[in-house]
Amino acid sequence: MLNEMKSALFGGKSILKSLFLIVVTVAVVSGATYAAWTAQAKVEGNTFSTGSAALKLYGNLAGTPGVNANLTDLLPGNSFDDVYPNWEEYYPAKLYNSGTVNLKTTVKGVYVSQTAALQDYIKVAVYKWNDDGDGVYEEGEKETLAYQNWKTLREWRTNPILLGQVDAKATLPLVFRFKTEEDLPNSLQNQNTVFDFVFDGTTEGATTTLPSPSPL
Ligand SMILES: [Ca+2]
Repeated sequence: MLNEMKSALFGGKSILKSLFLIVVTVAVVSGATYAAWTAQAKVEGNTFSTGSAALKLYGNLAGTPGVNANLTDLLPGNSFDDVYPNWEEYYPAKLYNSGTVNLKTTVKGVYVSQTAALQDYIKVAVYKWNDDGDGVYEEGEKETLAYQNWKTLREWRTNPILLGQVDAKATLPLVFRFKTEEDLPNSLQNQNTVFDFVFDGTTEGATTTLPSPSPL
């Protein structure tokens, strides 16, 4: 135990990763005009993996915090319908630090495949989610200010969003907000893009509760 604590305190950074997948599909509606065409986006698979079993996602957003049965590496897929210029949607998630050390966490997007150009038009912002405990995202439950201003998926690839510290055995509820604007071009109809969203956790920069001094 002591060695573990020393390692945690002095052993340098520990990087932990977790993933879920975002698949954005843009599809044409017959007869639609530029401003009215619709499309579809999906969160598919929500694959979540950890390097040291320390960062997890809640399988049931209304579940009891910290119960292992509710912590999962794989979430059921989600589907966003009717994506179009000026589209907006939310995706709630709860991150949990199941390890024994506090972690400073970030989240970034990793482009996987399909239409690279879409990543310049789909924007993401991440907010802390003040869930009232029912596991359902409702109006008024997100913080007013995002962790960072809107980023395109491309920007998000190289500039991770800092989420701050998640203490050991603590939950960080998040709301991902996605949107497009009026400039979503016709040329991107019927396209899709696949992204991994990667959470990184590191002890580097995280504050640690030091043990009380004791006589040798
Ligand atoms: Ca709620």
